[in-house]
Amino acid sequence: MSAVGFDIGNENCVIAVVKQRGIDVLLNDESKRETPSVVCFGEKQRFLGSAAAASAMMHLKSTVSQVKRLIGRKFVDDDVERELKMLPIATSQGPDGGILIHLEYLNRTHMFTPVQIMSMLLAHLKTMTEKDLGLPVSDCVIGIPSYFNDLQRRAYLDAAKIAGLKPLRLIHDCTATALSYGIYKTDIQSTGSISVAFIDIGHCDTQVSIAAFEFGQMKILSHASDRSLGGRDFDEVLFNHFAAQFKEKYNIDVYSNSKASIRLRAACEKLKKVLSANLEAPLNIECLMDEKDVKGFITREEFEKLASELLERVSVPCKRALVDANLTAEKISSVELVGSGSRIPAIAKILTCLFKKEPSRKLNASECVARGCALQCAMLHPNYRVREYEVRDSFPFSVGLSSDEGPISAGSNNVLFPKGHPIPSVKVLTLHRTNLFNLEAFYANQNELPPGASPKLGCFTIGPFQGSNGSKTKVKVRVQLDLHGIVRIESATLIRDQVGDSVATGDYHSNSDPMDVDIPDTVANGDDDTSADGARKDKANRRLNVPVSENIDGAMSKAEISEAYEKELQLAQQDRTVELTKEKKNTLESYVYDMRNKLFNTYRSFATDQERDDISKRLQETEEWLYEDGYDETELAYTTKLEDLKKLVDPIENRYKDEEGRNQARRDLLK
Ligand code: ATP
Ligand code: K
Ligand code: MG
Repeated sequence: MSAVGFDIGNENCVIAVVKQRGIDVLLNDESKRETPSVVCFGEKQRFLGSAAAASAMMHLKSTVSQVKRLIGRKFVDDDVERELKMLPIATSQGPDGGILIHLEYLNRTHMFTPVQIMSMLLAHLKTMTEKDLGLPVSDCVIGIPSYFNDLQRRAYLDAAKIAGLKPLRLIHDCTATALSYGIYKTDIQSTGSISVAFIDIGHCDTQVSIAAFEFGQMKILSHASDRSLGGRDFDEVLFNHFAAQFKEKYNIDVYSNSKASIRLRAACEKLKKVLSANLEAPLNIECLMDEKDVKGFITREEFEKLASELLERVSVPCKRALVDANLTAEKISSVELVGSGSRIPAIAKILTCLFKKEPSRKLNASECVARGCALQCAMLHPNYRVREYEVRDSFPFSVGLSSDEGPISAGSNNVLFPKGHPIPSVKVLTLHRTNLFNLEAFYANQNELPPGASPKLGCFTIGPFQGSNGSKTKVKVRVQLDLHGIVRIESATLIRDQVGDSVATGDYHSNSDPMDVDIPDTVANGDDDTSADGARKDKANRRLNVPVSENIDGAMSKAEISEAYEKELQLAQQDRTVELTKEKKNTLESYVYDMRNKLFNTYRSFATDQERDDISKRLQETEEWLYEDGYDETELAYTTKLEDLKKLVDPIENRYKDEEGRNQARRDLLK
């Protein structure tokens, strides 16, 4: 058992693990703390993480990055179209309206959904973690953007399941950051409360959350975000600038060449980073296209001017978060700036103006999300004891519910869970129905969604059940906003009143369905009755569970998930076979070189001339085979060759070892 936190970024992933002495961030194969969020399909195997990033340039048309932007999205969505344009890969609409990514792999076109690609990345992170810990890993906490909708959250859970992971919670990125800030903050007195703004600027988005910290607890007051403002938008500004410049200067159209575009974009990202530490920077790319080398130059000031519109946008979600938290900038005691996209100096300048204090960088900007996730995992894990600390998160959408008979009123404006509602929460509704009915959850405020987004959230069928004599029966429905921020129907129960069905025969308008109980802040489990044991049993006799089925447009069915799980196992097995084959080939190759060397040195006096000649010839043959027919062979072919050689060499090696043994014994006697 271990408590693991994953931060899956659009550019980089970070893994944090709770160990005895605190939280560790794991190193990848290249000893880096961040692993590129890239999946690449080579000719015979997949490359994942840093290996994928390394082979990306050689496999432009089969390398997928930023899949987080596509997961849980519809093919026809406006901004998805924009995302897909940036991907130099064929895509199409799936039968469920989702996205299919076409990849050439093993001599045919494979189609994968973003959920599958995400699961490949997650499986890779899982393997890395297991290697480090020497233990199987499944329990984890994964960070998600607070603006993720229901389907995106469900898609993440599906991807995790396919990867063999069990997320105890999907946690909002900034909540994880706030947790890793708050739990170590021991200078908060039992009386006071401080408010802190967390601003996370990543590769593709900007998230802002304001949290209140008190002794032993933290509470999220508001979440706000700009879904499409991140480091890559600053790269794009530089890209467009230089593309235009090069058109004039070198007469090349970078836009028309996908390889040149990718190379220029990568160079611009580097340039942007250089400008964070320097006042000016050069750009040089050899043979960008049409065999032309290009040169450019830009100052930080020029860059800031080009990016001025983007820079201004940074303050928009900050102001929104303040308004929603009901606070003014003066009331914020500290501004914590995280996410590597925030390393552009001008961003800190803008925030200083807005909050009237300099943002601090106390937290590790690239690791705080993963660390917070690992902490949360330990807190939710029965095997860990973590300091008593309460995390109260809030939900950034208003959710409403309607039934076939019309909206179900709750509170003033038909909203079941208003924006800012605590996560998790349960509401118990009492409805009166004769038989099977449908409930539909929806986003109640279009302003909280991106323009043009559908307010649909999920459909639930309650039933079938039979009211007595076909008359209306009381049905209690527990609607849950779960720990992941997913809306579910936890259960439905039929309540048969002792006094017959008199209640149910009354005139009930669905829009006056009464709200029964509202239990915020609890992980829903089981009964909401607080009556004495005997009474409860009595009641239970009159209660009947009613089946509930979910119908979530665009979500995977159980069968689809297990099919994808099998497919992932098969792909992973294929990768392992290829890796193993490479290893065996390497072993054979080094054996040939090693033995040729030993034959004429260490083993020289232990072999006859005849033996040496024979072996030499065989070594030579094997070497030639490795370059020709044996260049691309099976694992078995390499091991067989190795064994054949060993049969010849072993007798000589044994003579040498025997002699060595005798010499050692002699030396021991003389001691
Ligand atoms: P997201 O949060 O959008 O999913 P992510 O978590 O992978 O993405 P980060 O790793 O926080 O994103 O940030 C990546 C961005 O930070 C990239 O756009 C990168 O170019 C940018 N970046 C990294 N270092 C610097 C730097 N020194 N100056 C400016 N930008 C930088
Ligand atoms: K990250
Ligand atoms: Mg991030």
